[in-house]
Amino acid sequence: KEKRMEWWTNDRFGMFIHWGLYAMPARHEWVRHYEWIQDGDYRKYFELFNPDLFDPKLWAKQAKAAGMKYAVLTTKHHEGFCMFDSRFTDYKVTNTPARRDLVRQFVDAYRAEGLKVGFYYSLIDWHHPQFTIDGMHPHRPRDGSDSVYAVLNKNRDMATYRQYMRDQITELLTQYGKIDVLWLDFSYPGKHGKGKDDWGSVELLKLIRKLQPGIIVDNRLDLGMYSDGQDFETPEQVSVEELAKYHGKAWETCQTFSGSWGYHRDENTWKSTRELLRLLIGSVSNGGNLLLNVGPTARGEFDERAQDALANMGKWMRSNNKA
Ligand code: FUL
Repeated sequence: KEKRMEWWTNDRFGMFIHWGLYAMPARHEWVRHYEWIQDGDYRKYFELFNPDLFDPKLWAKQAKAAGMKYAVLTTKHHEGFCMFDSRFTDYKVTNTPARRDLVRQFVDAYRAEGLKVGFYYSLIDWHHPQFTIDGMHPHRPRDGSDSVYAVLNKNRDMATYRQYMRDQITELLTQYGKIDVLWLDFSYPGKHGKGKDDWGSVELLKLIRKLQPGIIVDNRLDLGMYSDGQDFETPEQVSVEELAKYHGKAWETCQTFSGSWGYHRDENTWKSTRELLRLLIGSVSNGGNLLLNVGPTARGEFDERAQDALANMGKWMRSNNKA
């Protein structure tokens, strides 16, 4: 483990990218959940997704200029939409007006800039027909009793969904060369919460290790930390002060510029460069990593405020000889 963690422990600073159909409504990547948006109503974003301004080389250059050394892209977020050309679903980017595999473009461009590449993959999937409806699902009943959920889930089978995940992880870890990080993700829902048995976490991790022995895996599989081969903890949106308590462990804090992870057009809570630098310094000085998130727009650009912040961080890094 020490060996595979070497570069990650050294590099410290990475870019998180949350990009998917939710960039179109542009009001949080959980928009389907918050607004109870049903499949039919969400369909229009799939039909219109066309990031005509996407320039992966520019993104990679901006990441590098900020002093970042690796990047992690959402290949599929909770909405279930796949940013890669998967054989196992039609709900993928190559079937939208974008018509190309954006994961591949990301991988190629970031590697060309000398950055390491990672994949975020959501264990939650609000689109897959076999994924059971739980308390977070956009199709959850307004005030469902257990029997209502039972009826809703009568024909849904998580075993089929588990196989789907194994198939997609296999695609992601065999068709894009060496992947440096795998960032799996789920949250604990209130009602009918899912855990490691629902995800098939033990099996999944075995498969991952077999396909890419050198890959670094986060701790969001619901398998107790470390003992089961997960590599690092993922304190999310915690304050600088809280970072001290992770000292001595392998950890990476993920943070947003403005609150939500997906592009949120009207959010006005952007952190200042000073705050961002404090997070970076607080992470590194406590022995951790910072994964700073950008939520690109649906047309494929970084918001200007993100571009400015990245450039400013880069300036600071250079003036302190850290990059
Ligand atoms: C959370 C997710 O629910 C958020 O949407 C985001 O991806 C964050 C990094 O992890 O658990």
